[in-house]
Amino acid sequence: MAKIDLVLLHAPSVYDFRERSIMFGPVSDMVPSTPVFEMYPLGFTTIAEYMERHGLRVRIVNLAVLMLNKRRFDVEAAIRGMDPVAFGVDLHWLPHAHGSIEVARLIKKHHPDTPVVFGGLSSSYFHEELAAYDCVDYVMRGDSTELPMTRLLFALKGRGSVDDIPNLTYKTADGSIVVNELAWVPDDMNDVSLDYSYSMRSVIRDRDVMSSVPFKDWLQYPVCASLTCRGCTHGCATCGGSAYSFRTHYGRTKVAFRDPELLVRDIANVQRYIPGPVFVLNDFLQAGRDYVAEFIRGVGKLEMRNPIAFEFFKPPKLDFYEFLNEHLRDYSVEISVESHDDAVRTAFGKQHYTMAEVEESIANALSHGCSRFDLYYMSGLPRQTAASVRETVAYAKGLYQRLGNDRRLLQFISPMAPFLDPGSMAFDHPERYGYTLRARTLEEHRRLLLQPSWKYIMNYESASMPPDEMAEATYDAALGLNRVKAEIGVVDVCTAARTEVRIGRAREAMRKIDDIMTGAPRWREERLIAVKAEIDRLNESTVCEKTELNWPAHLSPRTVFNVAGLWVRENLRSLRRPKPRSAPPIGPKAKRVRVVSPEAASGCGRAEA
Ligand code: B12
Ligand code: SF4
Repeated sequence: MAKIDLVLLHAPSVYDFRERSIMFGPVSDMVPSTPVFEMYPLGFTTIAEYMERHGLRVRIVNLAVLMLNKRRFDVEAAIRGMDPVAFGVDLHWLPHAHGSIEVARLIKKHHPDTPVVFGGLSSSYFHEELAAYDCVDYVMRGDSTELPMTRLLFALKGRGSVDDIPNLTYKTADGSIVVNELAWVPDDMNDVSLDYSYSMRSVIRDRDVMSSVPFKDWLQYPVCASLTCRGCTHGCATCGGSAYSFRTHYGRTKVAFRDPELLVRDIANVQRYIPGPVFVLNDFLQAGRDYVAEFIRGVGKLEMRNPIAFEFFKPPKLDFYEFLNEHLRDYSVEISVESHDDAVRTAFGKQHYTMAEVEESIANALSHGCSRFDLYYMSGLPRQTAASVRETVAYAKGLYQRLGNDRRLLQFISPMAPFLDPGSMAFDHPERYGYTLRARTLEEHRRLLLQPSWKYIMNYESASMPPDEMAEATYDAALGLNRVKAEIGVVDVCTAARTEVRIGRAREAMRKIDDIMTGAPRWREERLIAVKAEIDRLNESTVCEKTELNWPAHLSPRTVFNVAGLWVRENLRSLRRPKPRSAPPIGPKAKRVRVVSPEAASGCGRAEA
């Protein structure tokens, strides 16, 4: 079998989470992952598909899922057994600051001569500091790394040089760090493909399902994403993916959309092989009327059996829902309003719509074929007080009443945790938003992740709501919202009772940890380990049950038939000699921007081993 060119590894948030006693809290309650954030970036799939299209072999290994699924899964042995041309590790979300670096260290321990490449938004933000770590050779910056990564792999295989590869930061033999221009920021997303048929083919080829599943319970709930664009037109203060962040840190001045017909093709591929819901991310309404019309008409023609859900960044109007209703049998909507209080929402940067408009939008959706409307609130926002967080409950109850207690509306609240996004306006200028940062550098964040509870892990403190108050107010609001949902019948009584017990236990555990933290440092570790089993149980989910987030999924005979067909075709193909197209892609030649000494690049000194 041909040698693998690139192994893409996804680490857990904290590498040794199986040994440590950390109360991660409700940090991941609103996403399908557990608190170790085992989901890998969608970009793993687009990078792998693009490289394979250019004749390279790529393998995705989700170490975090493997570690969650098997308590004794030996990461070191697994890494030792790999032998690619290069390893890629994602540090896209900053909560992976600990795990990703520890995994890179293991790679270097067992493969000192194999290059280690980092990528993702957080890697791009901290690229110089990251490249100063002994275990990191290259950092590929930006939101579109498929082409430069392919050129890098060809260069590592002796075809080309790294000197002019765009978006690359790398270490030279003398330890200096070279920063190349961020010259590859394509205007559209048409040359890449979030193709689930590629994922299915690679599973069949590698005879390995578990290594590449996107998150722990994916096989039970195979939700698939469809990505409309890279970038965003909005300016939310704490978001590291805002228009400001993309422009200031990732070189993107204009949102890159995927053509609607390609997006429809991506969705058709999901529907062919995977029975789960399709979640269309990144608000396609940003692309304008013509795009919307073409996309929805195209999806309509697919006669979707899988449920489809849309994320919107502002509440759509009546004519849009009428259009959806005309073309789709069924759809769901999700909007993060962050706060019910328009003054807080304005401080956050969501002044482009009001809650009155949201209410009107929900009513219109529910009367025009929407089968479910999810509304998300958050605590920890600029200028938000604990009282305002608690008021969410009364507001949510009132909203149900105004909508005739319609059970298709689901409301959730969670904290902005663990981190304020690096590269957001609030991270770059905390004082303007009433925040103080507890950590600035990558290394400081890596260390914060080892604190015993989410309240201590957070990288910010808000003047209007200190962390202790924020934790209490968040639990109160979650408890209240859970009761409101139970009263109305949005969640059943047993589920609501379980959530109530869990929130109570989580608060108790937080108090226990606070108590332990007042003790002498040498006793802390021991006492924390004594409560580990209890903390691990509470970490699964706090403020709601994961299943509350789920849209329905069902397996149809047609999906089984399509997968069986693909299995046969892929196996026949592997018997034939591979005939790869192996020309490196052409892109801009980048200039060297600067050379930095490792001392100047590292945040607060190099990480201790
Ligand atoms: C869609 C999305 C999600 C989806 C994720 C889907 C997925 N699997 O990728 C969901 C809803 C699940 C999600 C979850 C979370 N998200 Co989110 N998400 C977004 C959003 C809206 C769009 C992301 C996007 O467009 N990606 C496209 C591009 C940029 O990324 P990509 O294609 O995956 O990867 C490319 C590059 O990043 C790079 N790359 C990535 N990894 C690697 C690795 C290597 C080796 C290389 C070379 C390159 C590389 O190359 C790829 C291909 O070109 C952004 C906001 C925004 N406007 O960007 C927030 C954002 C990325 N999310 C964010 C956060 C904080 C989270 C959560 C931690 C929130 C939480 N507490 O639960 C979780 C983490 C979940 C987990 N890992 O388990 C922050 C990240 C800030 C930061 N720097 O840490 C952002 C910026 C804004 C926000 N607050 O929501 N998210
Ligand atoms: S929170 Fe959403 S809408 Fe706001 S800037 Fe970030 S990605 Fe855009």
